[in-house]
Amino acid sequence: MTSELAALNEWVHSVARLTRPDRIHWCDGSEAENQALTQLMLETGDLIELNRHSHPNCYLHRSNPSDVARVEHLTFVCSRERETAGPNNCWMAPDAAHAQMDALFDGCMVGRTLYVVPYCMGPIASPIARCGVEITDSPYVVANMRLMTRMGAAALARIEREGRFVKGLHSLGDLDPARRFIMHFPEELLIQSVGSGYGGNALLGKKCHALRIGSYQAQSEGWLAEHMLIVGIENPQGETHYIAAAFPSACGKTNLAMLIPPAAYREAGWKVWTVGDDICWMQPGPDGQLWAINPEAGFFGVAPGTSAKTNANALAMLNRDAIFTNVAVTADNQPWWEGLDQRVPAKDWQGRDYDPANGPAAHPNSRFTVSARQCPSWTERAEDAGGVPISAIVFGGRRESLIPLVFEARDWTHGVLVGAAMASETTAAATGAVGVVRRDSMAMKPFCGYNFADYFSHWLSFEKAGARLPRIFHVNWFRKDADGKFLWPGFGDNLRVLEWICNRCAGRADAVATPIGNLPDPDAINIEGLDLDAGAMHTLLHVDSAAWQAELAAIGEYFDSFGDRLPPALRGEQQRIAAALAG
Ligand code: OXD
Ligand code: MN
Repeated sequence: MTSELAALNEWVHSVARLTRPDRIHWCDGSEAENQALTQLMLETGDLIELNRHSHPNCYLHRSNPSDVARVEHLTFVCSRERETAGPNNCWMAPDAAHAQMDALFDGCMVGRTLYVVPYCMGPIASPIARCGVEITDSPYVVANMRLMTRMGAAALARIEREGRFVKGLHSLGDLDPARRFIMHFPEELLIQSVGSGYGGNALLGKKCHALRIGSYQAQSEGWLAEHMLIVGIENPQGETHYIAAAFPSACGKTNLAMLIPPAAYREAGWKVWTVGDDICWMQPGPDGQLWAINPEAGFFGVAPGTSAKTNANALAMLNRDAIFTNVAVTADNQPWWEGLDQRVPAKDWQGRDYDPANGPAAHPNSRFTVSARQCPSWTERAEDAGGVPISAIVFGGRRESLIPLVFEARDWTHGVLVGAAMASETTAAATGAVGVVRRDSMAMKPFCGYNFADYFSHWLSFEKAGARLPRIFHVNWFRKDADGKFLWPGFGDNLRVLEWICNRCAGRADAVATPIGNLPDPDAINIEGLDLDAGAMHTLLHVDSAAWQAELAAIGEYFDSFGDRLPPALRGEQQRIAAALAG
């Protein structure tokens, strides 16, 4: 055995000494292994088979009703110094966190199997990709990791070659929310999670590794780990621009990544290519451009609202080989959720006979897990070891007022301010109140593994000689009129806005300079064929100076919370815009 594998072995055995499982199983990621695990979960009730004619090889998992979302107040960054974690994270001293977690892990796997899950985040041959090993006592987690990452023998071989991997220890524990903690030890490249089987808390490759630990590693290694989808927009001339876009959880990243062009665009030859729907790792290439990979291999998407109208590509990939979590089922055992269609479900997400008095049939954060390759718009470019070149970075939030449909940052520093100042109404993807506006810089508030002030400095540091950085934009699909009705149709029609963005990147579109950034000329967005209310475009592209002054003041207060660590360039930018609005 090589010394790299010996070190992994030693870690697995030390975990086993603490957690005392009945068995240890090293996952190879094979089909036979998956079938055996599925069989086991059908026997224990962890999985329920769905209609095998309409949805072959699809299963339903019903979680504990108290375990349905990420728990940000129980998620900690345990760096040696509190300041390294910053005001954007819950912090615990590493010694205290280790003591607390060791006590919770003590004997927690008695009677269970300990699964060792080697995985690679990103294409196996990619220099941008990184490996990890998750130890878990949940077969449901293993089945999800198999869809969401490159899991098994190939990842283990890369770990053996490289000798470096992120360690993740996960146990369902007793699922009591009082004993639920998601701990990150960035300096040890270690994650420990107990008491939850929910995706973002338990599939440790995703938020914990690819974002929290990943962002920490990216800072010291000169790359970016971001909460962004990656989509390719191909115009009728065959020119493709790849866009990386950050939106907070449950704000439509999956829909945007799989966008189906409006009919007139399709007929003209526009194509949309899906590389990723949630996470983007990017690094400067020798040509100075940012090159990006999707570290994931699957989608863990929000089910409610997914329909033939909003995301036909997602529906098409969900009729085989998928895991559904906390959705409802119809009388003939097909998965169902609010917004899917007009059918009435038979059982709700908790397995009760459906009764509207009990609330929605599917949990608002119910999910599907499926291999990315099943998506009709998936592109082989997602497997490119070198990644795809990014033309534009797009930030967006759910804001019913103020923020225009689209604007472009003047330059990189302004773009970093636009990302840092992002705010959005909260959603069901995390526990807590829904619909409250909160600052969510770069959509990374729940995911940045270190001090946001240092993270902003890291972003700023990409502007250097030889860099050919993407242009930065902000979009808002969620503007409402006085009656609470959405002003912009969204979904496939968002391509009309992406077209302007691509044209800006190619130097083909004009813009109007305003204090908040460059906006499209009123007729630069193609609205042909849209049934918009009179004046909608005016409202969508209007800059309300007085309201923006208040916004800039609020951004200034937010920046104050980072004290002296905030990069002065960002403060300067905020003051410059505030002065321009006042002047
Ligand atoms: C997710 C999330 O699951 O952001 O992607 O919560
Ligand atoms: Mn996400």
